[in-house]
Amino acid sequence: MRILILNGPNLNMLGIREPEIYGHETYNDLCSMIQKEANRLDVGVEFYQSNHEGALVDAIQRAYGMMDGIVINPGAYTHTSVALLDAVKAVGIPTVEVHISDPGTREDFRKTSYIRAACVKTIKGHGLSGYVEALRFLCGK
Ligand code: CA2
Repeated sequence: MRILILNGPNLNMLGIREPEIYGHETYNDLCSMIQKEANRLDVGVEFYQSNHEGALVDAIQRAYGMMDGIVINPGAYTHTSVALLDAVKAVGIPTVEVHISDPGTREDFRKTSYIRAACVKTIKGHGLSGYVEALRFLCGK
């Protein structure tokens, strides 16, 4: 089993700014935490982060026929991107939407998620552990 871990814009800044919202751990810490759980579950994981919407669409398309699941935190594209919604629908790969914070309790513009409609599950407000939960869910554990 292979799972793609996709992160959108600014998530490479984890641990550097806004620790009160996103915590003190870095993007590399996040990848290490997920890798450790993937080893425990005996599942392959591939990591990709981009600040560019089209690059994220390309990554989702590349997953077609290659990956068994996607964990995605689309960052701010959550609230704007029909292109990411369409890409997840197009590849038909079980996808879990993850948010470190709970966007539903923040500004009104964060309350809409376009990608949610294409996802099998949404995990929000559980910090970085949300990614591990998503991985376990996709592995049926
Ligand atoms: O809570 C989440 O995971 C979000 O997807 C994070 C996005 C935000 O636009 C969504 O509404 C909710 C922002 C990611 C930016 O991450 C940063 C990390 C450190 C410092 C600054 C930004």
